[in-house]
Amino acid sequence: MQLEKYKIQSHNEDVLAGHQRKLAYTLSEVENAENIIQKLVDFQIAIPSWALGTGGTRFGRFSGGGEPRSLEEKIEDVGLLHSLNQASGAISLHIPWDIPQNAQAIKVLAAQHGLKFDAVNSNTFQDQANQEYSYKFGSLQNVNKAIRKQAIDHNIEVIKQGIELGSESLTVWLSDGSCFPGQLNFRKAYQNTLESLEEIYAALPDNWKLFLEYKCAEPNFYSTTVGDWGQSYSYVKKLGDKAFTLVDLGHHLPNANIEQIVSLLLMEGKLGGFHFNDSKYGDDDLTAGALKPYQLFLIFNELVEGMDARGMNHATDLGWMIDASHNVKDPLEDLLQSVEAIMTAYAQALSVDKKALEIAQEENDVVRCQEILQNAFRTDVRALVAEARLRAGGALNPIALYRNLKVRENLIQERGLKAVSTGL
Ligand code: AOS
Ligand code: ZN
Ligand code: ZN
Repeated sequence: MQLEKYKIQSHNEDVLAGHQRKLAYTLSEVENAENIIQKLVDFQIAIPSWALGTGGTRFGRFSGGGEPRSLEEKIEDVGLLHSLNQASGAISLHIPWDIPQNAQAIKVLAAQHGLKFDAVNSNTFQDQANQEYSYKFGSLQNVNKAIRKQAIDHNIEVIKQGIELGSESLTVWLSDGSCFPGQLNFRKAYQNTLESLEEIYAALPDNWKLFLEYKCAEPNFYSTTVGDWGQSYSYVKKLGDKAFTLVDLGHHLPNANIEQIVSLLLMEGKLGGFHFNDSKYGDDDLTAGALKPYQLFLIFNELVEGMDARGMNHATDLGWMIDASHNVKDPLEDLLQSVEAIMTAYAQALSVDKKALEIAQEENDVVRCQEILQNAFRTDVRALVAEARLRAGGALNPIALYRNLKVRENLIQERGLKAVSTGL
């Protein structure tokens, strides 16, 4: 379904007066508001193709209907999100869930929706129907060389697909690990994984990046071969300048200080990108900012500080992506909420009085440090996020417009109630 410009305009006219009242107040409260609005306009967050259908658990899946049935329809859905918020200008594909039949036509379709192709993701955590060997005991770590080769070849194939689409990064997430003590020789598993990654790395074009995503547990519950940021860092450091660590917020042990991890990876020049989500227990993949908005703000605070210290471009020098998928919300509404939460945290971080914070830190004035951060966190910057959307041609209130236009009902009409989309 297509979202005509005039519908966005007429929605904006309806809610403009209320927006302007809030904006005027925010402008009087936040010092560098103009600068923040421009940065928000430039900031884009990639949407994962697998988050467009209802997720599920091993216990069940409850589709809300109207899910995309093909790669073309996934692109349409992300295009719709992007026309609403003007901040979702890229899609991330997972191969083989999203094999383009005709890469050229897919590229044209994406461009029509104003979309780019973000990182392509390989999949060696499931067995595919036409595949010779099983990944039951791991892929890049496997004790069997032929199985490792199959997984390496798959990753190289994914790079090729990505080149066709104009993608410039490969995200590797491995489910490799072990379920029981003694099952693996950790050192051998590490060495095999490193050698396999080296072969994949050698196939990367010069302008590409490789992101190595870590995860503390699941589906293996005793050890994970790329289990935490230290392990990922140790691989990417050995691989070379084009390899980076990818931080998925849901992949840490409880209470991990993710903001500190982010700061140190940035300092080392090895932070590659993000998978945003939120979680209470493990890799829950809930809506970003749904549970721990303060943590999200603290992470962005480190990102802004660290990227500025290195002279990095906020919008382009790291890979920003959502990785969420769950059972109960309309996935498109959920993604709108995630993008909004990420933008809000980013705006809050941009509004931190960095000079004052630095002075307070130098003076060991702990109370003042907290006051400065919490003042930024508790100042309502949502009008700045809305203003950025307005200036970019998006809707002031994307979810309200989505509901008014009965987008989901239309999609169900068009595509049916039956769940067909692939992905987890
Ligand atoms: C799995 O837990 C990871 O978050 C990966 O990023 C994975 O490739 C993605 O979630 C699709 O399943
Ligand atoms: Zn992830
Ligand atoms: Zn995950």
